[in-house]
Amino acid sequence: MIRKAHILTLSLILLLMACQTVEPPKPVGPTPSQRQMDWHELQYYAFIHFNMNTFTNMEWGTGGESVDLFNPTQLDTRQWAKVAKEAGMKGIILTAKHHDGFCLWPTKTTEHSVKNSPWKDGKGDVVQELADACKEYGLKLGLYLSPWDRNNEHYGQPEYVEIFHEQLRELLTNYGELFEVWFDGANGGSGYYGGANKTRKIDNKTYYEWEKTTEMIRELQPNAVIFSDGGPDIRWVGNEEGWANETNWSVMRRDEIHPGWPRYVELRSGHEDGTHWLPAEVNTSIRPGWYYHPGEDHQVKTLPRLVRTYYESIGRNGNFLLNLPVDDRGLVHETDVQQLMALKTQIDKDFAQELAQESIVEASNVRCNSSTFNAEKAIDGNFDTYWATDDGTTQASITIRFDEPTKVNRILLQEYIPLGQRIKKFKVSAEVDGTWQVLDEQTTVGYKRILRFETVTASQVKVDILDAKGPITLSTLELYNAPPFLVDPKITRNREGMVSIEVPDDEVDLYVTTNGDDPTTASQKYEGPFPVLTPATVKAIAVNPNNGQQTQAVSQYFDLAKKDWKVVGALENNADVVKLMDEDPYTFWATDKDASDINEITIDLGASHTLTGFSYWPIQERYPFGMITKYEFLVSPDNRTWKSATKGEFGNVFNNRIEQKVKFEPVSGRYIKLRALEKHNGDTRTSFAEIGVFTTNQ
Ligand code: FUL
Repeated sequence: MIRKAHILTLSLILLLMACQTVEPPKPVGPTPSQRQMDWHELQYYAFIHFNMNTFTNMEWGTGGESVDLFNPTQLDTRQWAKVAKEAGMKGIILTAKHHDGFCLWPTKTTEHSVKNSPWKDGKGDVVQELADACKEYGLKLGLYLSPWDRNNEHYGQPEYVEIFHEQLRELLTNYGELFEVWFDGANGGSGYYGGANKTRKIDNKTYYEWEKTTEMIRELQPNAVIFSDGGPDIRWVGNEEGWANETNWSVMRRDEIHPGWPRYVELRSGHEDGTHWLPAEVNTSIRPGWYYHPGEDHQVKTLPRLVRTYYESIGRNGNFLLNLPVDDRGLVHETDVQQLMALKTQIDKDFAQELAQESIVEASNVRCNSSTFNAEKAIDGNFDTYWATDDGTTQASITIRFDEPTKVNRILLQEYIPLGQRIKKFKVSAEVDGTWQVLDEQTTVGYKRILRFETVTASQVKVDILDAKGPITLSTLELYNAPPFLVDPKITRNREGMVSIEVPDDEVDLYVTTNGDDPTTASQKYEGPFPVLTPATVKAIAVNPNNGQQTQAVSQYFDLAKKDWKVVGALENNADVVKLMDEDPYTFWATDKDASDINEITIDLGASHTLTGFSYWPIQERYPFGMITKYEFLVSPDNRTWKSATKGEFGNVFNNRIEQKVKFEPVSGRYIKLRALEKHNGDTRTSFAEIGVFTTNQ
């Protein structure tokens, strides 16, 4: 008891002493550098994948492509900049060189560049044109320089590292100020390599001399942040789908990380006990691929998907780097522009009117009872002022009291991160009709956290910080009432061939067509699942019956139904194998560890068809394995004589696990065989999430 009393008195004395002068809390853990702080403020900017792959319709070029192929007909970097600016983005990062080694600027280091291409008779410089356009539109410029170079003959030798550094030096010196330098983690493997056509392995921890690379960037572009799996300034978020974990620390044990780090899953949430400030950048593409493919013109991400990505990146303490695959004309495609603007409009609507600023705010604890750190500082619209609690107070609440009950469905919080990221656990509640209800309970906040919840009419909203690494420092608390949002309907088919259309909100009406026309409210109303057994495109819209608002038309092509399909051969009696043809890419079938000899699947389609292509969904598991990277597809009339219909590579299938669609010259047959020639990482197992065929030109 005496001891306890002593400690209490001592703490009180310390507190009183501490509060004689009102000081900001001491930093907790690693804190951001000025260049990292400037980067946090950018929030949203564009990635542009454009170079040789744009003209070869590939995701990963081999490096053996002819410079003659690079010839955009209407290249206009001012259009890129205008689009980015109007979309509310703050900068553009361009793939100056991708893995195939083709350089978008007339480098002195290789002949494999724009200077030998037909574009502008070899006098053009895409990097320069973009630098000029960014200047004109008030945007920042960043550059992606792939360390891996599948073209360079010296790749794998020390000579190439010098070339790589020299390329970097050219980019750092000739194009004005850069805000970010982007290094990809994909490294080493097969390539053209000056005609050697070999596989070359490097040690990506040491080969590129990262320390020297960083030093050069610091010297020539002191304000630029360096991106890679492990920074040193900003980190990859550990997926290319566009999300950070809900728990997302901006600190990591950085010394454990290197480009190509196998524990990349940890990049999604950071390390609570991180040793360095290393915030996450969420990179994803507006289309399935990073590069432009005409075949994906209809797969530009829907508005709900883009809105979700916004909330799961910026709303989860990350910056949002959205890729625009510039097309082979040299322009951002019209559909992409339209979706970008739709996203901007929707986000502007969601955050149109801030509701907390005009209200009364109170906190359960205010640092030294000082007006410098009172609760008002969280609602004054100024990031640099913040509500703070006393030393030793890591649990406290802040309450917003409205004059009259107010509809709310969004909360936005920001910690004052120049003093470190602190909050570990918090809870948001609302008082509705005199009763408090919990809206959400979450973990980290960081630079920015946004929560969405069902609309409540609240007289008060309270944030309880339940645990923090030190005294709380909250810069921003904002509340919004986003308007109702119609979500695109989801169209799926089951193995029996029954098509279902779903939306999360039962109150909306659904209209559907199967003849390719866009549905209207005069089309067939969807009442329940219906059969689609032969090739057809199903389209649907969702309509809010209260105000007539409707979604864009969602379209889904279905080829042959799979109800009569049967796996034959060694796996005939395997009960699970049906998962590779159940129309659900989220279920899969894979060979056992000890059945590594099985690397192909044979299916009896039940009848003979003229086939024009096939599809393969790679496994969608969080920790994928057994993904086919090189394939052969065969067709047979009788399961005895086989004809090879096509053979090839699924480029970047590991990072971008979308449905792989391959077309070939028509072949007739009743049996099909998908054979894995190579698997990612040389896995012994082979996995199949879904196999499909095409019998039309869709
Ligand atoms: C990946 C690369 O391999 C892709 O091609 C793309 O550039 C993406 C942004 O990073 O890892």
